[in-house]
Amino acid sequence: MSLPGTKNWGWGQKSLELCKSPTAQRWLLSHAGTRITWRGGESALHSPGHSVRWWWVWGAAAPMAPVTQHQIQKFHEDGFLVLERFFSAEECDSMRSQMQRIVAEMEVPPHCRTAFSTKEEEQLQAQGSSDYFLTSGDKIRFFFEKGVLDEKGNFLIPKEKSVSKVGHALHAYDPVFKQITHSPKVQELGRELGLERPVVVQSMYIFKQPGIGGEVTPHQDATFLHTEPLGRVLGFWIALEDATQENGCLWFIPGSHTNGIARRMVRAASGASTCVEFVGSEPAYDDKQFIPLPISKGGLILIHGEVVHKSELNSSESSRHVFTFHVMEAKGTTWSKENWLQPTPELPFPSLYT
Ligand SMILES: O=C(O)CCC(=O)C(=O)O
Repeated sequence: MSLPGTKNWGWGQKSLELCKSPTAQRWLLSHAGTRITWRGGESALHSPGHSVRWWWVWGAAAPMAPVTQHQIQKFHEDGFLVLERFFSAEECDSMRSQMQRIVAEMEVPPHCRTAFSTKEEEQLQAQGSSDYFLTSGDKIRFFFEKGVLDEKGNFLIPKEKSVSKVGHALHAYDPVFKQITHSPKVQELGRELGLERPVVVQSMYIFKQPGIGGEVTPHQDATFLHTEPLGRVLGFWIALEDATQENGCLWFIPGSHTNGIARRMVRAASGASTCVEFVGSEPAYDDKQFIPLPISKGGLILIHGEVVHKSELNSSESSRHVFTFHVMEAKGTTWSKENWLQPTPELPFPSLYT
């Protein structure tokens, strides 16, 4: 069915032909994420055989504001924000299928197979000494769970069950993850949050494998992604399946983003035994300070660069896949040259806005 001015019919297009029945509107709001603004005339059509009267309207569909002012205020108070159903089940499934293809084709030389860890000492040993990690900022590379490789780097379990994370440039080099990172609703959210020149600095796919998905110890993202001034880094964390307390959802200390950072991970001077080192130390947080944030598939958690957060070992039988990326407000901000992650001539940090 086509009405005047509706040639461009389709989701995400400028012009939409919309059914005004309450059922259709509910469907549109939940599936297309659009708020309908009525413009132009209305045309009543009666389709024989249908018990309802369909009203068709042509005009523009304005994107629904992805976040309210109240939610933005909550984000500033807590240092995190949960936006349920930000992505559709189809979008999550397309990311999962794409990752399945990437892992099926994965080739990692045995000497580059390093276990990913967030424990400081292991981090220094495994990541700090590994060029494979240090040069992964502009590549799609694979990191493994602890205990899944023998001493020669052979897999002890099927390789697709052994991957801990894939990083750090899916947003730049993979079409599916690139499209999600720069999707209109993410850009709109950036604008609502007041970001003027956001650039994407890194992205990761985290598997949190059933039974072995390791804990992520309490940390602030600015420890690893330092800027001058602070407060310019924001994480987007997208649940590709339900994240629960059993399979390792995120935990936060509300309001912990306002006191600066406890430690920094910096590139070590040349000649040092590891390639990175820590300056300062993470305090011993009281577990009682953390609150869990379970979230359903498709939900998005915004993470302030200085908020303290963690996730626990996944001892359940379900995986907990997420896609996450970090942006920096580049306006008036200096990216620390001491950060492990650096923009390269091949991949300068791309603008979030396209
Ligand atoms: O997904 C996780 O378990 C941890 C992720 C995280 O801490 C981060 O992206 O900063």
